[in-house]
Amino acid sequence: MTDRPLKIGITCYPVPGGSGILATELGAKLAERGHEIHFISHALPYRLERFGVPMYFHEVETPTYPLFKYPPYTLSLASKMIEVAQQFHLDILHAHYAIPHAIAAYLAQQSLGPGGPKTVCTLHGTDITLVGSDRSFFEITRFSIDAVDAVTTVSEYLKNKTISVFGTQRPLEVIRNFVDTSRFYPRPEGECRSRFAEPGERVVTHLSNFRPVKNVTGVIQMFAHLRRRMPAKLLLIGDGPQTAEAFALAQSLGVAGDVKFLGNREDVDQILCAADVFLLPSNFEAFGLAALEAMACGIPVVASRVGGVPELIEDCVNGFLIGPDEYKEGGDRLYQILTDPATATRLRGAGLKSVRERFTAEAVVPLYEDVYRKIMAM
Ligand code: GMT
Repeated sequence: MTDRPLKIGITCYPVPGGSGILATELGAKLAERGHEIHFISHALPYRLERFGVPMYFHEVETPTYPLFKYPPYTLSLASKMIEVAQQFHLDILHAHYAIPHAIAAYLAQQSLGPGGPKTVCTLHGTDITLVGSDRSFFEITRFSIDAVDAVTTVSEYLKNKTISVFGTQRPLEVIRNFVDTSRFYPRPEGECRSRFAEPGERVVTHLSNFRPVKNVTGVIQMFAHLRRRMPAKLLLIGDGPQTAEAFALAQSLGVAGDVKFLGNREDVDQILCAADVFLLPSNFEAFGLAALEAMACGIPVVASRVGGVPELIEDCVNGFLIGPDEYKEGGDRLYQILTDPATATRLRGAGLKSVRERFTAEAVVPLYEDVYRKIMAM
């Protein structure tokens, strides 16, 4: 097996979202470990610019032409992958999120023939549960999962789901999300809280892309239950299709004055540290990277008992699990954390311990390197 540094092309969605963030962090950590990293995407990946380590970015441009009702991004992407692989002698093309990245990587590989790069696809969640299992994408997603050289999933839950949805018999390797603990770590209390809340007021935080699967209306409902019992502020980090609905609901429940819509932010680590509790009541979550980031900051988490979340959070041990529509229970758990310091301290300590033991870059990035080396030796 080769142990020389590898040349790796990474493709991901460059917009705010767990798969793109994980792919970008992975690229940076691989670059720190001496590998040559090339991002291939239609825009500079979210959060990429802040990394000190040198990485390449190759922009995919998809021309519009009156004949094309839909600009063929997948083909432009595959073409760019071929160009970059030829020019830089890439060893690996790593596609994050199956659609359309995995099939583009496979096309590039086939076009390059023997001696071309090996292909890896990391499945992140909605590529399987929502998009991949939509009939219009089903067959090509099933094909690409079987066609690439290696597939990883971000949780055991997602691995089993992939097998049950697509009936694949190929090996799927579970590599869970990791967090950069040099960026997400507990800060002294109060360092950033005064930016958002009055002295003595408690802070609940939520971070997501505000898609329906994130259940932002559930966040508002749970916060409203809490707010009836004590003064508090809710910080919402992110933006997306449910923002307007969440705002309207906050108004109708009479809590809009205590809900701050902060939009998409780069300083997520700073804002998380202003929180007393983090809330993620998603309808589905393949893993729950946002909850992991909060735990790494020492913030107790209340999250939903769905998908791969229980692989990160053990109920009452390092966080609380609730049902996505258990608004009162969610509000009660928030209240418990905010009013019972012993519980908050216990959850915080256990959360930090889980992060240290299982979810650091040092623990997880070598697992991706093992996958690369294994397929390079094939
Ligand atoms: O959560 C989102 O909608 C974003 C999504 C993505 O693909 O960008 O995140 C998914 O990937 C993350 C990183 O692996 C996981 O931690 C999230 O749980 C997963 N989201 C869902 O499954 C809904």
